[in-house]
Amino acid sequence: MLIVHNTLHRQHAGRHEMFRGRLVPCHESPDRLDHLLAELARRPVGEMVEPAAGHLDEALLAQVHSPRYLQFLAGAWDEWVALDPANAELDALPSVWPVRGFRADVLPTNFAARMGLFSFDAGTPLTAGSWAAARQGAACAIAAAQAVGSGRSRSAFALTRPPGHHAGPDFFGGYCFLNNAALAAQQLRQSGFERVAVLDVDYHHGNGTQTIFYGRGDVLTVSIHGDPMTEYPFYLGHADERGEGEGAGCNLNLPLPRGTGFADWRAALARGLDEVRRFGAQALVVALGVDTFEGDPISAFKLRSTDYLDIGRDLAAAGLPTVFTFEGGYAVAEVGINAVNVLEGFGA
Ligand code: OKP
Ligand code: ZN
Repeated sequence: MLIVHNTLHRQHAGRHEMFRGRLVPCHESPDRLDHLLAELARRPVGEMVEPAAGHLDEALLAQVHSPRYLQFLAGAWDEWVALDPANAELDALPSVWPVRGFRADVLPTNFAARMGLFSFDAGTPLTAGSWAAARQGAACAIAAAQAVGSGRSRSAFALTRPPGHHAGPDFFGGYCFLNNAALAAQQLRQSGFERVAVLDVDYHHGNGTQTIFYGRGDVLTVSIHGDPMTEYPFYLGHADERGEGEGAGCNLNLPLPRGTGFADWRAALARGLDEVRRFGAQALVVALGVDTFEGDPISAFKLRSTDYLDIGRDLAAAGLPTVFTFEGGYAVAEVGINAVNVLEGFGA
């Protein structure tokens, strides 16, 4: 297992997210990765590398995200501070969104209006270093996929934050800005794998990844998650979303009720892996969130730490070149144990 580490992740450190009428401390914090690194120091599962900082395959990025979205993110912090120098001490959060019937084709000049156009929640603060951290995370995901695609390594783990699976072609949200799993899948396609599957095991539906590939027949997206009738991101992730056009039949959602334990969760994983096999995937991306853990503060499945070893074994049994991207998991003290259990169970 090659581990590709985002050493710039700390530059993204949000202060607050909107929750029930209050700004509360962000769940998605830099110490999540500190715990993962500490556990990897105790239980090394592979060589750790870091991609060169400041270098990113812009062409690949533009195959997953729209030019106007990328352009907005690149300049957003400076625009925010230009509104008022005092903003440098605050996070930028959206507060207005274009819903049904509003124009998405016209790009407003107003900054708040563009924040809303390019996002879907008020839980994803943009900070001074968000762009640098997210870009380096994208570089990690792409480098991990390159290593697997070139045969240098049979499996690789993009050890990064912020997470990515909620970020769509032209929107951020759910703590995500750039979709690392989608970038890894796109890189695997570029490396010559004709059919690639993304299997999302984070507690929350991978709406960004689904949306990016919804019309494509070359990338299967599968997500196992809390039922969107009650769980974030609410507006996508139902079982009847099966893809469209050339992508018809190439999306599978496996929503599960709050309180689901490992036996039922594992049965859903088996179903998802069946679909990956049926699709004929030649490579696999696993969007690895460990917020399915029983102790997770914002999620409601009941997985235990030892279950993650079995998840790793089940994933390895698929027998595919595999790239992992790190997604959610907010029981910070256990994040490292749970994620490294998956990697250890997976093996090389
Ligand atoms: C990101 B990832 C709690 C409400 C939920 C958004 C959750 C984003 C999860 N304040 N906020 O999929 O782990
Ligand atoms: Zn999640």
